[in-house]
Amino acid sequence: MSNAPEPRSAPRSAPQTEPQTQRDAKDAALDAVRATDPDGPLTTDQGVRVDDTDNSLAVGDRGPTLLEDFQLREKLTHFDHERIPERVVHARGAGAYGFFEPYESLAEFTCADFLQQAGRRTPVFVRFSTVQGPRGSADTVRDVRGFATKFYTRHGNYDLVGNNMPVFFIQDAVKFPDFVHAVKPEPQNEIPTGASAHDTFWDFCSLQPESTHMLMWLMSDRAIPRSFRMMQGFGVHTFRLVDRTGRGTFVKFHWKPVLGVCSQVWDEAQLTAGRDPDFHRRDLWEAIAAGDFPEYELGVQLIPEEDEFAFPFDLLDPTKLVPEELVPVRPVGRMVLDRNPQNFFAETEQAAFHTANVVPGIDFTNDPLLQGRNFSYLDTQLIRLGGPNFAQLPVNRPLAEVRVNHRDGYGQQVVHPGTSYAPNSLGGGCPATMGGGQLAEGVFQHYQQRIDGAAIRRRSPSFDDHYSQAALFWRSMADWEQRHITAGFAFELGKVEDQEVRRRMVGNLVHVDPGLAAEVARRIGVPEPEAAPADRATASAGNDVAGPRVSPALSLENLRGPGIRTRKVAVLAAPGVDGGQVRAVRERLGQAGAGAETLAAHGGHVLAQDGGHLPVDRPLSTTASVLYDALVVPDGSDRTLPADPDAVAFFAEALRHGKPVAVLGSGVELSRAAGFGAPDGLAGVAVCADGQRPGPAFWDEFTRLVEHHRFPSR
Ligand code: HDD
Repeated sequence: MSNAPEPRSAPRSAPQTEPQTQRDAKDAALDAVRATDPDGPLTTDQGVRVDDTDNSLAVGDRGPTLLEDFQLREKLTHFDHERIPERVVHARGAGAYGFFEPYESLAEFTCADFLQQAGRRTPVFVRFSTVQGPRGSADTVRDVRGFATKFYTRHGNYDLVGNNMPVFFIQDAVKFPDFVHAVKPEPQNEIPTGASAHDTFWDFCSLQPESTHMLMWLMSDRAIPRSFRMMQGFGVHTFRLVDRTGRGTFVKFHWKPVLGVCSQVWDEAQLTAGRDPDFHRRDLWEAIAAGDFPEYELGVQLIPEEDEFAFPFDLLDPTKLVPEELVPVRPVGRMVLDRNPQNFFAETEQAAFHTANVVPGIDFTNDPLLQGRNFSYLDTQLIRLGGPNFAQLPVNRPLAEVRVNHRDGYGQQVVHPGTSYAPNSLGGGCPATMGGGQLAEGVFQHYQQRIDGAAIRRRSPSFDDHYSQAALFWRSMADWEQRHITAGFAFELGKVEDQEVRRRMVGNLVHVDPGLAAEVARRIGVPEPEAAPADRATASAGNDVAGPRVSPALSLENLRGPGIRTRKVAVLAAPGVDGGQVRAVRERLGQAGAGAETLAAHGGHVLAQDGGHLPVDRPLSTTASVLYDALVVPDGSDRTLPADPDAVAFFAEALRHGKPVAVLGSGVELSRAAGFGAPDGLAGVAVCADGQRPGPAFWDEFTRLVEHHRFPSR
């Protein structure tokens, strides 16, 4: 007997929580494949209505199941084949749809259709990811984050497949399998998951000094972002914009989050991984569902072709960035993510990005990493998505019309009439190529590059300098960022068993900064390395052009966003709490766009000082301070809060992680119970003394603290 509930009128597959946003062309196009009428009767794949899906067809009450049960066989067979290979890297991710719109026309530099007109929207799909861990790994591990954007332009799909760091570990794609084998879990026991703190990774990097610059980023707080909504994105390579006349301009792409760049601190990130392994995925989903649409500004660094050799590094070297002090980032448009997918597998998992998905007006350079990527992405989709027709999957389908002579293959969805070869006369010569040279509208023309040289296997000498920009990054960091980087290296190398690998890696760090190397050596217990030859801070690439000594644009200190929109603030409550205060702080934070939650020892309500019943959002035991950005301890809860171990741990952790805290009146007792005494004078803590009323000035100060995000100096 089935206990199945009665069918409901509203099917669960429909998005329940999403605010209605303007429908764009991609959204409308997906209607054609959205399951229609999901609340109708259950059928087989063949559309035959099913009378019972709970019992197999069997002989009598206790007899064997019959092979004849085609419904059982279909159900099990489909289930058995539900899994596809996860991505070999970037397996864990989350995606969202949205739009991109330029602020101005970039026609001066590119004929890319989606960059021609201010305000004209192009639908996008974005997938954020970690790199090392499998699909089921935690979000908040120390790792690079992928930031891949698919623009469904009128002239075909353009994919910008970037990361949240502007450089990469290796210079040549031929090293990618080596690098990935090294960073992935150790082969014998598949340990560790979602972490680079193990021997093979550091063995490889210590022998491959070109990774040093990227390692500086990886050991910094950039590798533990607060959310996908608060991290930058970079195209990494130097690409090429091409205008209508065929003239090229080098370009570096940047995404800048409107909310500013915020990270967690290391201990917080580790604890979050346990408390909520889906922390980033959930954050993205909930923000979009609540209408707090993540927004990023697209910026470009434009470099005329004649300036190709004007830098103290090679523009083709993906382990180098172009300091913003040398070439400013020009904001050219914005991207807003305003729609959650409806089915994770169909959309996010089946999304297939490819660096070679370019449109007229955007082209490659000879960056050897990019050249290899242009092979690898298509290749990987063939195995992952089971054949050559993955571009027909709904999320990958362009909005531009597709007319190809490709035929057949697994999962072919298109019924092609007529011929499939060119030239043909029987099909009227169709589909025809456009020809017509540079001026033909919307036709891809390869950038006409003059190339002459012998085929050689040799890294260009202009790629030789592996330390200058690593040192630039180090010098550009605030004190607290340097401390975190040092701790990052000490933690990761401290996990390495092989002493020789530890020693060799510290030897590389000497070239970045002798002080950094000495401190890491001390902490992991290897001999302090000898000082390196003089710092070659700015010389390289065979020319004498000097780079900046520091680049303020690299420090998180300078990347905070304005305001406190979408920050999450915990308000601790217990019987006797000043209910008016709790309501007032929630209202104030709400007005500033932040979210506040009242937490107490149990769910339901707490009895406030004024006799009112204050609603509780969550019991303390089900949550943790690491899931919030700031904390308020109101007046009046002093009788029970300091005796509640969950509340004490919550407070202590928030303080330890440098979070903004407001302590009001007798709330100070919780601070005492947590061992912080009266917290006056601690950076990032606003205290309203007992007997005083928190006025607007107090709340303004607290808002400023929340805006500052973290106080790592505490
Ligand atoms: Fe890659 C996935 C970003 C170098 C080969 N890569 C992948 C994704 C991102 C990046 C964001 C996930 C896309 C998604 O969400 O589906 N990869 C980068 C960046 C690189 C880079 C910014 C350096 C600048 N990658 C790189 C190299 C190679 C690859 C050098 C191979 C030669 N990457 C792949 C891949 C993946 C991939 C194996 C795995 C899944 C996929 O492509 O679709 O082909």
